[in-house]
Amino acid sequence: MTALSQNDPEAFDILQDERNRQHNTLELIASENHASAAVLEATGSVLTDKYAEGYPAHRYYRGCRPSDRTEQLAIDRAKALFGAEHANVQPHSGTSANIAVYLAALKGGDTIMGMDLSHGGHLSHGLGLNYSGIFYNAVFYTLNEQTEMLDMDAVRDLALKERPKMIIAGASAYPRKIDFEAFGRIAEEVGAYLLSDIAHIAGLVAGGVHPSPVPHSTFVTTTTHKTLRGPRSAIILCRNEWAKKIDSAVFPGLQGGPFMHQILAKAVALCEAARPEFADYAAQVVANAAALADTLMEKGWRLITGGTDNHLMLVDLRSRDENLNGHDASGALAAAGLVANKNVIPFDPRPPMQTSGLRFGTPAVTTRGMKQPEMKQIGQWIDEILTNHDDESIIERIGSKVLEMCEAFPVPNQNQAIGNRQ
Ligand code: DSN
Repeated sequence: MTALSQNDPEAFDILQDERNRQHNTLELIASENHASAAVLEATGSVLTDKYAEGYPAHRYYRGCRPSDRTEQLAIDRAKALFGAEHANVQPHSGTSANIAVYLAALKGGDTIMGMDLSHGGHLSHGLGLNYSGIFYNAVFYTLNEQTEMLDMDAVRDLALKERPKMIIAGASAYPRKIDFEAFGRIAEEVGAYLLSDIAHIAGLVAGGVHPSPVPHSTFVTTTTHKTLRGPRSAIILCRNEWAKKIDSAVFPGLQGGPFMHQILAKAVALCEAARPEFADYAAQVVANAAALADTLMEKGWRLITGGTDNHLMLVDLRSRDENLNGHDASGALAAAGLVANKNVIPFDPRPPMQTSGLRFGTPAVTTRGMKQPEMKQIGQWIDEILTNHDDESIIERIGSKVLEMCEAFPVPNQNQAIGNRQ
Protein backbone atom coordinates (compact mmCIF):
# COMPACT_ATOMS: atom_id res chain seq x y z
CA MET A 1 0.00 0.00 0.00
CA THR A 2 1.26 3.49 -0.79
CA ALA A 3 -0.15 6.85 0.28
CA LEU A 4 -1.38 7.41 -3.25
CA SER A 5 -2.98 3.98 -3.63
CA GLN A 6 -4.81 4.49 -0.33
CA ASN A 7 -5.87 8.11 -0.81
CA ASP A 8 -6.63 8.17 -4.50
CA PRO A 9 -6.83 4.76 -6.20
CA GLU A 10 -7.81 6.39 -9.49
CA ALA A 11 -4.65 8.53 -9.60
CA PHE A 12 -2.57 5.57 -8.42
CA ASP A 13 -3.94 3.49 -11.26
CA ILE A 14 -2.80 6.11 -13.79
CA LEU A 15 0.70 6.13 -12.27
CA GLN A 16 0.87 2.36 -12.35
CA ASP A 17 -0.33 2.43 -15.94
CA GLU A 18 2.58 4.70 -16.87
CA ARG A 19 5.08 2.60 -14.90
CA ASN A 20 3.89 -0.47 -16.75
CA ARG A 21 3.96 1.33 -20.09
CA GLN A 22 7.56 2.40 -19.54
CA HIS A 23 8.60 -1.04 -18.32
CA ASN A 24 6.89 -2.92 -21.15
CA THR A 25 7.89 -0.77 -24.13
CA LEU A 26 11.18 0.41 -25.61
CA GLU A 27 11.42 4.20 -25.54
CA LEU A 28 12.98 5.39 -28.79
CA ILE A 29 11.73 8.99 -28.65
CA ALA A 30 15.00 10.92 -28.89
CA SER A 31 14.01 13.57 -26.32
CA GLU A 32 12.97 11.12 -23.60
CA ASN A 33 14.93 9.23 -20.97
CA HIS A 34 14.48 7.46 -17.63
CA ALA A 35 15.49 9.62 -14.66
CA SER A 36 17.20 7.88 -11.75
CA ALA A 37 15.40 6.90 -8.55
CA ALA A 38 17.36 9.66 -6.78
CA VAL A 39 16.12 12.29 -9.25
CA LEU A 40 12.54 11.03 -8.85
CA GLU A 41 12.86 11.10 -5.05
CA ALA A 42 13.93 14.76 -5.14
CA THR A 43 11.18 15.61 -7.63
CA GLY A 44 8.47 14.11 -5.44
CA SER A 45 9.72 15.69 -2.23
CA VAL A 46 8.58 18.14 0.47
CA LEU A 47 10.32 21.00 -1.34
CA THR A 48 7.12 21.00 -3.42
CA ASP A 49 5.60 22.93 -0.51
CA LYS A 50 7.97 25.90 -0.45
CA TYR A 51 7.67 29.36 -1.96
CA ALA A 52 11.07 30.97 -2.49
CA GLU A 53 10.69 33.92 -4.88
CA GLY A 54 14.03 35.59 -5.39
CA TYR A 55 17.49 34.04 -5.39
CA PRO A 56 19.71 32.46 -2.68
CA ALA A 57 20.07 34.85 0.30
CA HIS A 58 17.71 37.33 -1.41
CA ARG A 59 14.24 35.85 -0.88
CA TYR A 60 10.89 37.49 -0.40
CA TYR A 61 9.73 34.84 2.11
CA ARG A 62 11.13 33.45 5.35
CA GLY A 63 12.01 29.80 5.86
CA CYS A 64 14.23 29.54 2.82
CA ARG A 65 17.43 28.07 4.29
CA PRO A 66 16.98 24.63 2.64
CA SER A 67 15.78 26.33 -0.55
CA ASP A 68 18.89 28.53 -0.60
CA ARG A 69 21.07 25.47 -0.11
CA THR A 70 19.19 23.65 -2.86
CA GLU A 71 19.49 26.42 -5.41
CA GLN A 72 23.13 27.22 -4.63
CA LEU A 73 24.02 23.54 -4.97
CA ALA A 74 22.33 23.34 -8.36
CA ILE A 75 23.98 26.58 -9.52
CA ASP A 76 27.44 25.46 -8.42
CA ARG A 77 27.04 22.05 -10.04
CA ALA A 78 25.73 23.51 -13.31
CA LYS A 79 28.62 25.96 -13.51
CA ALA A 80 31.19 23.27 -12.76
CA LEU A 81 29.73 20.68 -15.13
CA PHE A 82 29.54 23.01 -18.13
CA GLY A 83 32.39 25.38 -17.29
CA ALA A 84 30.08 28.41 -17.23
CA GLU A 85 30.52 31.67 -15.36
CA HIS A 86 26.87 31.97 -14.33
CA ALA A 87 23.92 29.61 -14.13
CA ASN A 88 20.23 30.26 -13.58
CA VAL A 89 18.51 27.04 -12.54
CA GLN A 90 14.95 28.35 -12.17
CA PRO A 91 13.44 28.01 -15.70
CA HIS A 92 10.60 25.51 -15.69
CA SER A 93 11.17 24.36 -19.27
CA GLY A 94 13.38 24.79 -22.32
CA THR A 95 10.92 27.15 -23.98
CA SER A 96 10.74 29.27 -20.80
CA ALA A 97 14.54 29.37 -20.68
CA ASN A 98 14.72 30.60 -24.28
CA ILE A 99 12.01 33.21 -23.70
CA ALA A 100 13.91 34.47 -20.64
CA VAL A 101 17.03 34.92 -22.78
CA TYR A 102 15.05 36.89 -25.37
CA LEU A 103 13.53 38.99 -22.60
CA ALA A 104 16.98 39.73 -21.17
CA ALA A 105 18.69 40.65 -24.44
CA LEU A 106 16.12 41.81 -27.00
CA LYS A 107 13.40 44.35 -27.62
CA GLY A 108 10.10 43.42 -29.27
CA GLY A 109 10.50 43.40 -33.05
CA ASP A 110 14.23 42.62 -33.00
CA THR A 111 15.38 40.08 -35.54
CA ILE A 112 16.26 36.58 -34.37
CA MET A 113 17.71 33.92 -36.67
CA GLY A 114 17.25 30.21 -35.94
CA MET A 115 17.05 26.90 -37.72
CA ASP A 116 13.81 26.34 -39.63
CA LEU A 117 11.53 24.08 -37.57
CA SER A 118 10.83 21.86 -40.58
CA HIS A 119 14.58 21.32 -40.95
CA GLY A 120 15.07 20.28 -37.34
CA GLY A 121 14.84 23.50 -35.30
CA HIS A 122 12.55 24.18 -32.34
CA LEU A 123 9.29 26.09 -32.01
CA SER A 124 10.85 28.46 -29.46
CA HIS A 125 13.43 29.52 -32.07
CA GLY A 126 10.98 31.77 -33.91
CA LEU A 127 7.93 29.77 -35.02
CA GLY A 128 5.15 32.20 -35.97
CA LEU A 129 2.68 30.61 -33.55
CA ASN A 130 5.13 30.75 -30.63
CA TYR A 131 5.98 33.76 -28.45
CA SER A 132 9.38 33.85 -30.16
CA GLY A 133 7.82 34.36 -33.58
CA ILE A 134 4.98 36.59 -32.40
CA PHE A 135 7.09 39.18 -30.59
CA TYR A 136 10.31 39.06 -32.63
CA ASN A 137 11.05 39.20 -36.32
CA ALA A 138 12.19 35.65 -36.98
CA VAL A 139 14.24 34.60 -39.99
CA PHE A 140 15.43 31.07 -40.59
CA TYR A 141 18.41 29.23 -41.98
CA THR A 142 17.77 25.86 -43.60
CA LEU A 143 19.83 22.77 -44.34
CA ASN A 144 21.68 22.27 -47.58
CA GLU A 145 19.32 20.42 -49.95
CA GLN A 146 22.02 18.04 -51.21
CA THR A 147 23.83 17.15 -47.97
CA GLU A 148 20.90 17.83 -45.60
CA MET A 149 23.53 19.29 -43.27
CA LEU A 150 24.08 22.77 -41.90
CA ASP A 151 25.89 24.91 -44.44
CA MET A 152 27.85 27.47 -42.43
CA ASP A 153 28.52 29.60 -45.53
CA ALA A 154 24.78 29.87 -46.10
CA VAL A 155 24.22 30.66 -42.40
CA ARG A 156 26.82 33.42 -42.68
CA ASP A 157 25.27 34.83 -45.88
CA LEU A 158 21.85 35.01 -44.23
CA ALA A 159 23.31 36.61 -41.11
CA LEU A 160 25.08 39.25 -43.22
CA LYS A 161 21.85 39.95 -45.11
CA GLU A 162 19.46 40.01 -42.13
CA ARG A 163 21.79 41.39 -39.44
CA PRO A 164 19.93 39.60 -36.60
CA LYS A 165 20.29 40.77 -33.03
CA MET A 166 20.44 37.13 -31.95
CA ILE A 167 21.47 33.93 -33.69
CA ILE A 168 20.16 30.66 -32.30
CA ALA A 169 22.19 27.49 -32.76
CA GLY A 170 20.60 24.21 -31.75
CA ALA A 171 18.01 21.74 -32.90
CA SER A 172 15.50 19.12 -31.90
CA ALA A 173 15.90 16.86 -34.92
CA TYR A 174 19.39 17.22 -36.39
CA PRO A 175 21.56 14.09 -36.36
CA ARG A 176 24.98 15.73 -36.74
CA LYS A 177 27.39 17.73 -34.63
CA ILE A 178 26.74 21.46 -34.64
CA ASP A 179 29.78 23.69 -35.18
CA PHE A 180 29.19 26.14 -32.32
CA GLU A 181 32.58 27.74 -32.90
CA ALA A 182 31.58 28.67 -36.45
CA PHE A 183 28.26 30.02 -35.17
CA GLY A 184 30.22 32.09 -32.64
CA ARG A 185 32.43 33.57 -35.37
CA ILE A 186 29.41 34.50 -37.50
CA ALA A 187 27.63 36.06 -34.53
CA GLU A 188 30.69 38.13 -33.73
CA GLU A 189 31.08 39.24 -37.35
CA VAL A 190 27.50 40.53 -37.59
CA GLY A 191 27.34 41.87 -34.03
CA ALA A 192 24.72 39.36 -32.86
CA TYR A 193 24.35 37.51 -29.59
CA LEU A 194 24.67 33.76 -29.88
CA LEU A 195 22.15 31.59 -28.04
CA SER A 196 23.13 27.91 -28.16
CA ASP A 197 20.19 25.70 -27.23
CA ILE A 198 21.67 22.32 -26.32
CA ALA A 199 18.48 20.76 -24.97
CA HIS A 200 18.97 17.59 -26.97
CA ILE A 201 22.72 17.15 -26.59
CA ALA A 202 23.42 18.49 -23.08
CA GLY A 203 24.21 14.99 -21.79
CA LEU A 204 26.60 14.42 -24.68
CA VAL A 205 28.33 17.73 -23.91
CA ALA A 206 28.48 16.88 -20.18
CA GLY A 207 29.81 13.43 -21.01
CA GLY A 208 32.50 14.87 -23.26
CA VAL A 209 31.36 13.27 -26.51
CA HIS A 210 30.16 16.52 -28.08
CA PRO A 211 32.08 19.81 -28.14
CA SER A 212 30.86 22.42 -25.68
CA PRO A 213 29.21 25.58 -27.01
CA VAL A 214 29.91 27.48 -23.77
CA PRO A 215 33.15 29.22 -24.86
CA HIS A 216 31.55 30.42 -28.10
CA SER A 217 28.12 31.52 -26.91
CA THR A 218 26.63 34.53 -25.18
CA PHE A 219 23.92 32.28 -23.73
CA VAL A 220 23.44 28.54 -23.48
CA THR A 221 20.07 27.01 -22.60
CA THR A 222 19.19 23.40 -22.03
CA THR A 223 16.41 21.23 -20.78
CA THR A 224 17.53 18.80 -18.11
CA HIS A 225 15.45 15.71 -18.94
CA LYS A 226 16.73 14.57 -22.33
CA THR A 227 20.26 13.17 -22.71
CA LEU A 228 21.11 14.88 -19.39
CA ARG A 229 18.67 12.43 -17.72
CA GLY A 230 17.38 14.74 -15.00
CA PRO A 231 13.97 16.13 -14.06
CA ARG A 232 11.64 17.80 -16.58
CA SER A 233 13.07 21.31 -16.36
CA ALA A 234 15.77 23.65 -17.73
CA ILE A 235 18.75 25.89 -16.99
CA ILE A 236 20.41 28.96 -18.52
CA LEU A 237 24.19 29.47 -18.64
CA CYS A 238 25.85 32.77 -19.46
CA ARG A 239 28.82 34.98 -18.83
CA ASN A 240 28.95 37.05 -15.64
CA GLU A 241 28.23 40.27 -17.51
CA TRP A 242 24.74 38.89 -18.30
CA ALA A 243 24.03 37.36 -14.89
CA LYS A 244 21.88 40.15 -13.51
CA LYS A 245 19.82 40.61 -16.65
CA ILE A 246 19.21 36.87 -17.04
CA ASP A 247 18.23 36.47 -13.40
CA SER A 248 15.82 39.42 -13.60
CA ALA A 249 14.34 38.10 -16.83
CA VAL A 250 13.60 34.69 -15.26
CA PHE A 251 12.28 36.21 -12.01
CA PRO A 252 10.34 38.48 -11.85
CA GLY A 253 10.28 38.92 -15.64
CA LEU A 254 8.83 35.60 -16.68
CA GLN A 255 8.21 33.36 -13.69
CA GLY A 256 7.01 33.63 -10.09
CA GLY A 257 7.98 31.13 -7.40
CA PRO A 258 10.71 28.68 -8.40
CA PHE A 259 9.92 24.96 -8.25
CA MET A 260 12.35 24.06 -5.47
CA HIS A 261 11.68 20.31 -5.73
CA GLN A 262 12.62 20.45 -9.41
CA ILE A 263 15.72 22.50 -8.60
CA LEU A 264 16.84 19.89 -6.05
CA ALA A 265 16.28 17.20 -8.68
CA LYS A 266 18.35 19.25 -11.15
CA ALA A 267 21.16 19.38 -8.58
CA VAL A 268 20.98 15.60 -8.23
CA ALA A 269 21.06 15.06 -11.99
CA LEU A 270 24.00 17.47 -12.40
CA CYS A 271 25.90 15.50 -9.74
CA GLU A 272 25.14 12.24 -11.56
CA ALA A 273 26.24 13.74 -14.88
CA ALA A 274 29.62 14.72 -13.41
CA ARG A 275 30.47 11.10 -12.52
CA PRO A 276 32.81 9.09 -14.76
CA GLU A 277 30.10 6.50 -15.45
CA PHE A 278 28.00 9.23 -17.07
CA ALA A 279 30.75 9.79 -19.64
CA ASP A 280 30.55 6.05 -20.40
CA TYR A 281 26.79 6.40 -20.71
CA ALA A 282 27.07 9.34 -23.14
CA ALA A 283 29.60 7.44 -25.29
CA GLN A 284 27.30 4.40 -25.33
CA VAL A 285 24.31 6.55 -26.37
CA VAL A 286 26.27 7.66 -29.44
CA ALA A 287 27.63 4.18 -30.18
CA ASN A 288 24.11 2.75 -29.89
CA ALA A 289 22.70 5.38 -32.24
CA ALA A 290 25.41 4.52 -34.79
CA ALA A 291 24.60 0.79 -34.47
CA LEU A 292 20.86 1.37 -34.92
CA ALA A 293 21.49 3.72 -37.86
CA ASP A 294 23.81 1.20 -39.57
CA THR A 295 21.24 -1.58 -39.20
CA LEU A 296 18.46 0.53 -40.70
CA MET A 297 20.68 1.65 -43.58
CA GLU A 298 21.77 -1.96 -44.27
CA LYS A 299 18.07 -2.74 -44.67
CA GLY A 300 17.76 -0.01 -47.29
CA TRP A 301 16.18 2.78 -45.24
CA ARG A 302 17.68 6.15 -46.14
CA LEU A 303 18.71 8.26 -43.18
CA ILE A 304 18.75 12.05 -43.39
CA THR A 305 22.41 13.12 -43.85
CA GLY A 306 23.33 9.44 -44.38
CA GLY A 307 23.77 8.64 -40.69
CA THR A 308 24.22 10.15 -37.26
CA ASP A 309 26.94 11.33 -34.95
CA ASN A 310 24.78 12.09 -31.94
CA HIS A 311 21.92 10.35 -30.13
CA LEU A 312 19.28 10.50 -32.87
CA MET A 313 18.51 9.69 -36.48
CA LEU A 314 15.80 10.55 -38.99
CA VAL A 315 14.48 7.93 -41.39
CA ASP A 316 13.11 8.96 -44.79
CA LEU A 317 10.26 6.46 -45.14
CA ARG A 318 9.88 7.23 -48.84
CA SER A 319 13.18 5.49 -49.48
CA ARG A 320 11.49 2.10 -49.14
CA ASP A 321 7.78 2.90 -49.33
CA GLU A 322 6.39 5.98 -51.08
CA ASN A 323 2.96 5.41 -49.49
CA LEU A 324 4.05 4.96 -45.88
CA ASN A 325 3.83 8.08 -43.73
CA GLY A 326 5.26 8.75 -40.28
CA HIS A 327 1.88 8.68 -38.57
CA ASP A 328 1.04 5.16 -39.73
CA ALA A 329 4.62 3.91 -39.35
CA SER A 330 4.90 5.10 -35.73
CA GLY A 331 1.50 3.54 -35.00
CA ALA A 332 2.59 0.12 -36.30
CA LEU A 333 5.82 0.29 -34.27
CA ALA A 334 3.98 1.37 -31.12
CA ALA A 335 1.64 -1.62 -31.45
CA ALA A 336 4.74 -3.80 -31.01
CA GLY A 337 6.05 -1.72 -28.10
CA LEU A 338 8.61 0.29 -30.07
CA VAL A 339 7.78 3.92 -29.23
CA ALA A 340 9.09 6.58 -31.63
CA ASN A 341 7.71 9.77 -33.14
CA LYS A 342 6.73 10.85 -36.60
CA ASN A 343 8.93 13.72 -37.73
CA VAL A 344 9.06 16.02 -40.71
CA ILE A 345 12.24 15.63 -42.71
CA PRO A 346 13.99 18.47 -44.58
CA PHE A 347 11.96 19.53 -47.65
CA ASP A 348 9.14 17.19 -46.57
CA PRO A 349 6.14 17.36 -48.90
CA ARG A 350 3.86 15.94 -46.19
CA PRO A 351 2.29 18.04 -43.38
CA PRO A 352 3.54 17.79 -39.74
CA MET A 353 0.63 15.59 -38.59
CA GLN A 354 1.55 13.05 -41.28
CA THR A 355 5.25 13.46 -42.18
CA SER A 356 7.56 11.38 -44.35
CA GLY A 357 9.94 10.66 -41.51
CA LEU A 358 10.46 8.90 -38.22
CA ARG A 359 12.86 10.06 -35.49
CA PHE A 360 14.65 7.48 -33.36
CA GLY A 361 16.91 8.12 -30.37
CA THR A 362 18.92 5.93 -28.02
CA PRO A 363 19.13 7.83 -24.65
CA ALA A 364 16.40 5.81 -22.89
CA VAL A 365 17.30 2.33 -24.13
CA THR A 366 20.94 3.03 -23.24
CA THR A 367 19.83 3.92 -19.70
CA ARG A 368 18.27 0.43 -19.55
CA GLY A 369 21.75 -0.98 -20.21
CA MET A 370 21.33 -1.93 -23.85
CA LYS A 371 24.31 -2.02 -26.18
CA GLN A 372 25.06 -2.56 -29.87
CA PRO A 373 23.65 -6.15 -30.14
CA GLU A 374 20.28 -4.96 -28.83
CA MET A 375 20.35 -1.97 -31.22
CA LYS A 376 20.93 -4.35 -34.12
CA GLN A 377 17.97 -6.46 -32.98
CA ILE A 378 15.76 -3.40 -32.56
CA GLY A 379 16.78 -2.17 -36.03
CA GLN A 380 15.80 -5.53 -37.52
CA TRP A 381 12.41 -5.41 -35.79
CA ILE A 382 11.83 -1.84 -36.99
CA ASP A 383 12.63 -2.91 -40.54
CA GLU A 384 10.34 -5.95 -40.37
CA ILE A 385 7.43 -3.92 -38.99
CA LEU A 386 7.81 -1.05 -41.45
CA THR A 387 8.02 -3.56 -44.30
CA ASN A 388 4.88 -5.36 -43.06
CA HIS A 389 3.06 -2.53 -41.32
CA ASP A 390 -0.39 -3.93 -42.12
CA ASP A 391 0.39 -7.46 -40.95
CA GLU A 392 -1.00 -7.85 -37.43
CA SER A 393 0.50 -11.31 -36.88
CA ILE A 394 4.03 -10.03 -37.56
CA ILE A 395 3.46 -7.04 -35.28
CA GLU A 396 2.17 -9.36 -32.55
CA ARG A 397 5.09 -11.78 -32.90
CA ILE A 398 7.64 -8.96 -32.68
CA GLY A 399 5.68 -7.41 -29.82
CA SER A 400 6.23 -10.50 -27.69
CA LYS A 401 9.97 -10.43 -28.49
CA VAL A 402 10.07 -6.74 -27.48
CA LEU A 403 8.45 -7.66 -24.19
CA GLU A 404 11.16 -10.27 -23.56
CA MET A 405 13.83 -7.64 -24.18
CA CYS A 406 12.04 -5.26 -21.79
CA GLU A 407 12.08 -7.95 -19.10
CA ALA A 408 15.80 -8.54 -19.65
CA PHE A 409 16.59 -4.78 -19.37
CA PRO A 410 14.31 -3.30 -16.70
CA VAL A 411 13.94 0.46 -16.33
CA PRO A 412 16.45 1.16 -13.51
CA ASN A 413 14.29 3.55 -11.51
CA GLN A 414 11.32 1.21 -11.20
CA ASN A 415 10.70 -2.13 -9.63
CA GLN A 416 6.99 -1.71 -9.16
CA ALA A 417 6.00 -2.21 -12.79
CA ILE A 418 3.93 -5.30 -13.45
CA GLY A 419 1.50 -6.66 -15.97
CA ASN A 420 1.22 -6.44 -19.69
CA ARG A 421 1.57 -3.63 -22.15
CA GLN A 422 -1.71 -1.84 -22.85
N1 DSN B 1 9.51 18.11 -27.70
C1 DSN B 1 10.96 18.08 -27.75
C2 DSN B 1 11.46 17.05 -28.67
O1 DSN B 1 10.84 16.00 -28.78
O2 DSN B 1 12.51 17.22 -29.28
C3 DSN B 1 11.53 19.42 -28.02
O3 DSN B 1 11.06 20.34 -27.10
